Amino acid sequence: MPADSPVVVVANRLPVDQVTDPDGTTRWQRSPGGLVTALEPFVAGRGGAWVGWSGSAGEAPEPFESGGMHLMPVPLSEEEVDGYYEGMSNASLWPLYHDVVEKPEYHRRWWDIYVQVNKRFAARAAEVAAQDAIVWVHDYQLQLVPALLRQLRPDLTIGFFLHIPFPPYELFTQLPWRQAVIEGLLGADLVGFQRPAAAANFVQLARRLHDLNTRGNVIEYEKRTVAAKAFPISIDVASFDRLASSEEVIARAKEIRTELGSPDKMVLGVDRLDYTKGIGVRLNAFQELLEDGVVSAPETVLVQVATPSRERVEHYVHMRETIEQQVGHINGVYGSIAGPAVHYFNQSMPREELAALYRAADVMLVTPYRDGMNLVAKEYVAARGDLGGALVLSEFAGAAAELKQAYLVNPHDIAGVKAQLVRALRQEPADGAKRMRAMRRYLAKNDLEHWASSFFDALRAQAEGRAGTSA
Ligand code: GDG
Repeated sequence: MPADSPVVVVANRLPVDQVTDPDGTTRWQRSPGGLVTALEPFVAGRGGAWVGWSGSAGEAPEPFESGGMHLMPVPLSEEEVDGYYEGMSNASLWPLYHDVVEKPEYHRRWWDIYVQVNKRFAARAAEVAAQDAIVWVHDYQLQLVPALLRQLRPDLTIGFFLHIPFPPYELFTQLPWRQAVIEGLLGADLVGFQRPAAAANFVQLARRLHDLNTRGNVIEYEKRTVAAKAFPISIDVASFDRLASSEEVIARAKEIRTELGSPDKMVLGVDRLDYTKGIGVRLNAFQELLEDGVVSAPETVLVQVATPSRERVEHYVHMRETIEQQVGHINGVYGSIAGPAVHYFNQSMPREELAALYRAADVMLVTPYRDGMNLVAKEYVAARGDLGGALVLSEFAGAAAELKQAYLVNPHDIAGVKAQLVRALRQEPADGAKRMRAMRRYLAKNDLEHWASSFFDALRAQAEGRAGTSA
């Protein structure tokens, strides 16, 4: 593949998944995630490239074209999947960056592999990028790429976006390789975060760990400036709204209520099965409300979709067992022949089915202990073109800074969660509609396209500033 891409995205995963058809042939299919939709317009059709892992260990496929983009697969061996992805990324950085909800493990072997894999991603990006190209690196798996890439290609403009929270000095400094990670990120011209507080944490770390001069959100580093700023991510609001307002989805939403035994109230949770998402919090709150007799089943039911995730990481195996035991307990005590109190699904649902569940639910419970943004909360609001439903949302999700009309909760305060859940269940329809309308109005302006273009605009402005100072 020639070095001629003017825009390059570097992310842990390629924007495609390999699927096998019934006749045994394999092909690439676009990944369902929103990130692909958001970035495609900036990459596709302009000779843009995407560097990422295919998702399976072993040799990487040859570079190929898909959706108007050059795709550049990065190979990972079994040992690298274990050390870089499951280890350093998901058992060290993920818990550390989410307020140590679970205890992070630090292993020098994982770190060495993380460095080695980051070098490989940087080398691939350096190969495909045209002179003076813009490169956008994504997320916690690739924090060393900006500096490694700048060493190889000082002509490039490099942006980095962190999808998850960024911890304060007091937590971050646990990391045995804290200076190397900050140095890695400082290779970028612009470092984007979900919230302003995360950007401020990064600036403070650069100042205190590296003794750098900072002015507001700008860090002076090696005769350059690095800007740190919040760019809250969003969803493709219009397309989700359309999907959820389609006849099929509305009909399916009705059918879901019937299949659930026509409860008076349906409460919903949708999450990757992850310990940061606070699934146990809402089970506790719901269980106590049943115990207190404030709600009863099957008149009020909780539907929890817990999509399988990171099933080879130990914390996740343990958490799944705990949650499934609790669901079993609640249903054992409060279920009846008429049906269970909690309908639990450890499976991935099609997007249409999710939209129908959102549309069917009276209350959406989103209670993470810590979350970079939380797109489920935004999807729920986008799905409620009927202005029905109520959103209960953790203050510790990035989305809480934007969806201010939600019923906000502190997930550590069970009494508070219960009280807000009851308020949401009993809300006056007119009050609910008012809240939903305000959140929808906000989201309509702040959609995924807005997020991607704001980031690219800021990155180009940084690049122009750089050209200006060197001229
Ligand atoms: C990270 C950050 C940040 C879930 N189950 C199914 C399914 N999903 C979809 C949801 C939503 C997405 O997965 C989950 O996004 P979240 O934002 O809630 O959470 P993370 O996966 O942890 O994402 C997060 C995000 O990056 C973006 O920057 O917001 O804070 O942690 O879109 O709908 N989709 C389908 N079936 C399922 O069963 N089709």
